[in-house]
Amino acid sequence: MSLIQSLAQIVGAANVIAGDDAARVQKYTDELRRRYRSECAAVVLPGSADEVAAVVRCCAAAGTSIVPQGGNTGTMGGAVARAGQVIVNLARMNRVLEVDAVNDTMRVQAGVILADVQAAAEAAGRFFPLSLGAQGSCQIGGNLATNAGGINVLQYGNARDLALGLEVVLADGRIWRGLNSLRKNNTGYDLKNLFIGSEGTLGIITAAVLKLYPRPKMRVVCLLGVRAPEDALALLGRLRDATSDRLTTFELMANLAVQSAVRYVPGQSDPFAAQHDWYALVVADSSAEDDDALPRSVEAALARAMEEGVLQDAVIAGNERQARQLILLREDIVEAQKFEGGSIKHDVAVAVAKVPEFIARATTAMLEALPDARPYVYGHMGDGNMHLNLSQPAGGDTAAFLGEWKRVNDIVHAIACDMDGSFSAEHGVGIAKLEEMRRYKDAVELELCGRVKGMLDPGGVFNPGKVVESVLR
Ligand code: S2G
Ligand code: ZN
Repeated sequence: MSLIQSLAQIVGAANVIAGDDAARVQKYTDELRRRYRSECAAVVLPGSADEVAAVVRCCAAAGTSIVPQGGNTGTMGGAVARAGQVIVNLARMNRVLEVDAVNDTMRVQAGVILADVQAAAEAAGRFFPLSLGAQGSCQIGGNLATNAGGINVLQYGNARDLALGLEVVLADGRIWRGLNSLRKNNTGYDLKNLFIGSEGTLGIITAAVLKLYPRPKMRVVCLLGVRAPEDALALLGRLRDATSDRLTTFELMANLAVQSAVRYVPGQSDPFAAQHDWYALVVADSSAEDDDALPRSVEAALARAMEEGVLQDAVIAGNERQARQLILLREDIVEAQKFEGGSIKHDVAVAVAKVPEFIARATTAMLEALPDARPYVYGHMGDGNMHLNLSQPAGGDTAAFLGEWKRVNDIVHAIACDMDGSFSAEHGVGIAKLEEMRRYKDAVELELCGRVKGMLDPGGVFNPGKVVESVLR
């Protein structure tokens, strides 16, 4: 019996797609930024953890490695497959298993779309804060496997901080049923945090227990116009103090990024009469009843900042529609950069206090390397994670420009790491940053990661060649 026949016996023939069925397999092999070619022997869509476990045992016995896949929205190649591999996609395992509004927990299968997780929490009068551009198609299992960030990390943390328990299929086909829903459970190693952020290299996450929060009743959303990142940094501190640290979001955007969204995204506009060199999107929330102290505190802090010249202009949303419009301006930046031609991307982090210096150093260095290129800078200044992207010179040769990707990455990653920062803040390593792992990670840490890989996946069943290589094979 062929591998595909064996897999069909486990999940049903309708839930196995042969890798040569180009039309049906495309949605699983298309890589978001088209930087990597992905192909596979088959795509398998299991319907339960038991089926996932049987698929793993079947592939391991056949000496076939697996690429676990969620919504396939990753940008580092973590869900890219090569010929002969089997993609295991969790889309069919999309049930919300339980919402406990009293315990403030939610048990979900890995294939639930993030937006559906948010909606299920909302329907129960609670809030699930993970929020990012791909939320309409990314799956919570993939968010956990990549420890996704997004725009609410400042208040609620990354995916890692939002999970209490996991169910994981291991490389030997056993299932670790770790769906803990306790806030306190000090019984041995915190295994879930090995799998969260492991990008499918240690096991396949099949379900999770998530934390829920009170639903915000009051949200203050404002867009600020500032002269420089230094002023934005000062405003971050002032607004955290003024709101008793109720900031959920503090995003910094360069003028080019904002004007690009205004120019290319229908319905977008710059709310200010005059353009600013830098913009900041700020969101604060409160679940308290009619908490009108929050907007008053924000307004007072902004007024003082204006008087002191730290702030040039501010727009505070007067209603939910305006709030949504300001937040969309930030989200539309990602899409708009495509209209500026080739874009060399960065997902780096430095200590929050060092963001202005990092932006200055990295921008200068990028322009020394490619003088006519255009810094397209935006990101999560509140947690130190900036996307210091570089758009090609207007009207330039896209292929030639993108050919400089590694050279520019090397420059920017070197500066980030020289500033004790990280070359990958939220998008992970995948296959895109293996060289940086070897070059910048502490040797002891890299060796320990290799040992973890060798212990949990000695046969290299899961996502071989991604994130870290076992030092035991
Ligand atoms: C963001 C989205 C991914 C990208 O908008 O913060 O993480 O391509 C990014 O920049
Ligand atoms: Zn981001």
